[in-house]
Amino acid sequence: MMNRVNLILSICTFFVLTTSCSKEDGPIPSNINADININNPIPVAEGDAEDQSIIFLITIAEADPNNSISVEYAISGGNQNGTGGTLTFPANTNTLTQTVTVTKTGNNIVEEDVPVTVLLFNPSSNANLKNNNIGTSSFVDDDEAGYTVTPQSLTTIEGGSAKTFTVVLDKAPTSDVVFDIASTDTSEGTVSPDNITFNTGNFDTPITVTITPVNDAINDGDISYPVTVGVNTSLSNALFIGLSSTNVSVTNQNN
Ligand SMILES: [Ca+2]
Ligand SMILES: [Ca+2]
Ligand SMILES: [Ca+2]
Repeated sequence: MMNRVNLILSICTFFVLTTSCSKEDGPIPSNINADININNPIPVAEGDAEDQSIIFLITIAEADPNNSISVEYAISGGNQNGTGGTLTFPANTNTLTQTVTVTKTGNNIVEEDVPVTVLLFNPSSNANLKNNNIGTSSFVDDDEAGYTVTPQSLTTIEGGSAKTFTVVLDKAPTSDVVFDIASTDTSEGTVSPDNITFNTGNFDTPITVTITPVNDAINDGDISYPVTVGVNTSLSNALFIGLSSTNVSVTNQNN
């Protein structure tokens, strides 16, 4: 008798549950938890004028047959610094990879490389961010620090006129670059000025340095000495302080 009651109760319970299930008309629940990955693209040289691009690939391991998969992203670096959006993979899609493109406009400025990241966050409930939920890359600066001294050899005559040479930067700095200029034999020639400064505005305008010969009453023959042109390491942009100094070879002829 007891078993029969239990059986009837069980059948009723099954019937009620089945009926209530078939009456549900909300969203079909997802039973997947798709992994979402982002890659680390190889760094890209920034170029000089046009935009260069880094393309990040965001991949889901599988599509959800019934619901879309979405994830938000935030960009750091490049022209899109501080922006972001949402990537949506439609239900049952065959497209498992989408892209986020970050660009940078090239220039002729000597600067540090620009790091670029794309951070993934807030995935939909049917998806799971893998350990590397951040993609990293960089725009590599292709502008090399340098300067040009012209000419690097000249001749003066005791009691004669002054001679000049010029110094100019090859590429723009982001802050001051200071050169110290010194005669290594002030009994034969002196320099003016003894330091010059380039900045973001005047980097490509040559600055003139004057060498004034020193006269003496000694029959000392022609004397050669270098005038040194070197970056002042404590006053200059860090990307320029490794540049080696230049010797301007000066010969002061005896009169
Ligand atoms: Ca460049
Ligand atoms: Ca640059
Ligand atoms: Ca002399």
